[in-house]
Amino acid sequence: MAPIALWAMPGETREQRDERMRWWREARFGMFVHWGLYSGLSGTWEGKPVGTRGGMEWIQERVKADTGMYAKRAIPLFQPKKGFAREWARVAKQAGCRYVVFTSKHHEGFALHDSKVGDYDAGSVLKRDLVKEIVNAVRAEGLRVGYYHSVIDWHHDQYEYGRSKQLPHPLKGKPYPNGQRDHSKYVAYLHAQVDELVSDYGPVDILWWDYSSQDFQGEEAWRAFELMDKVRAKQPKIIMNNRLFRIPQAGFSGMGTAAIAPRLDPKYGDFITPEQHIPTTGMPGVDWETCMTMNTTWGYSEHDRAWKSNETLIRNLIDIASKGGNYLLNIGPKADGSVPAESVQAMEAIGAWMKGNGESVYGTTAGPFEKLAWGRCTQKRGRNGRTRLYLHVFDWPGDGKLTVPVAVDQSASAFLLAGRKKLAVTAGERGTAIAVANDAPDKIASVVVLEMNGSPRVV
Ligand code: H79
Repeated sequence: MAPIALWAMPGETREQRDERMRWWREARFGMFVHWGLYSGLSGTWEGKPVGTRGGMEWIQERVKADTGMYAKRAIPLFQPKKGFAREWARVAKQAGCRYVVFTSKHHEGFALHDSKVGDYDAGSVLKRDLVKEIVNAVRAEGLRVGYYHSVIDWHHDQYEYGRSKQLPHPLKGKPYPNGQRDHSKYVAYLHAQVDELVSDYGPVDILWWDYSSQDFQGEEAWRAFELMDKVRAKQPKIIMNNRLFRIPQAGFSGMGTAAIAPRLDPKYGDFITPEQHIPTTGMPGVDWETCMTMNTTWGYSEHDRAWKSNETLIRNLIDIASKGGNYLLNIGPKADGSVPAESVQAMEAIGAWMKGNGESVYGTTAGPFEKLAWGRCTQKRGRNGRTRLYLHVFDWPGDGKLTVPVAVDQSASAFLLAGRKKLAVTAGERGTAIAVANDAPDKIASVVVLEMNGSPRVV
């Protein structure tokens, strides 16, 4: 047993941590949702596009609007329709996502629940508890649910944005409009809202904090350890990311979204968070999740047409799974809560692929190969005790022979996952050849299963 002091939660052993992380490690695929007041502005300010690329959930910062002006423009546009959350949950479910993480509050500061400690929230403004609607809808589909919660806040009048040179704020560099601020009052508000979120909506599976800087993080910025302790007191099984911190021990090597360090002391969180980026290799011993947009913005923008192809999205999911990570794929619903048609279509395509091939993703671990000429590989132990390599073929061989750089014995067998068609295996010391048809069964990724006794020996 690992020394208890190594593990974050009082008394949590390595085994208990593995048990707590199990569903998340098996899930491999989740849906991210960015939705708030910015969704109604949809990348447009005073009739003009703010840009065609980049995160339009940042529009308040991009146009340097104070919170009063921003709220005045954005609130009238934010009109969630009845039952919108059921649409989200259906989209996630049919795509094969196992969990949904949505913005309980983004940097703009508008909270989607009905808060008793503030008046900039859906309860106060719309007389609706949107968190309740979303959590209930997601749970009804049998999916896990989590909050993205921004610790940065561009609304609260005690948030001392002057204390960080690195964290964004629309009024950065300008004096506080209300005179002196007391950041501890903002932190008390942050803690109180989080407490509402983890107390009033049943089980919460994930807390996805966003974000900290090298010059303002952790204890100083958010009373982070106390905040995590409070969350765990109400939700002992919850899984939290690392973004209340920005230090190397918490998985950060710098300020960029790709500046990740392949290490994580569990006292800083449960997983690390490459953003818009897939690490080039896996990170043994570290749980990680790549979050990504389908176009280039998280919050809805009517101007962003840069949609990734279905091929890219599906291959990203496979690439990430082959390196032992999770894929948190974003949708940015419109102000009425409807999901953009492009995103619905993409999620359906992923779902169609997962329907036949999900076994090669769920519950798998990183493949044994550093690099494969034709695609990617995941693995798991089959029910019969044999090792299964899931060979994801992106570039299908033209000569009827798939060559796998692994040595197997005569007991090895292979089949095409979709349809279970058996394939002939020729074992050799310098690699294994699997006889396949001339045409790729799936243009995006065909999965060939190679089954063997014992562990694969890479050659
Ligand atoms: O919630 C999403 C982003 O809003 C948030 N994290 C994800 C999950 C995020 N915070 N900081 N960053 C992302 C990195 C900063 C990116 C920036 Fe930009 C690029 C800031 C300015 C240029 C993208 C484009 C965001 C605003 C404009």
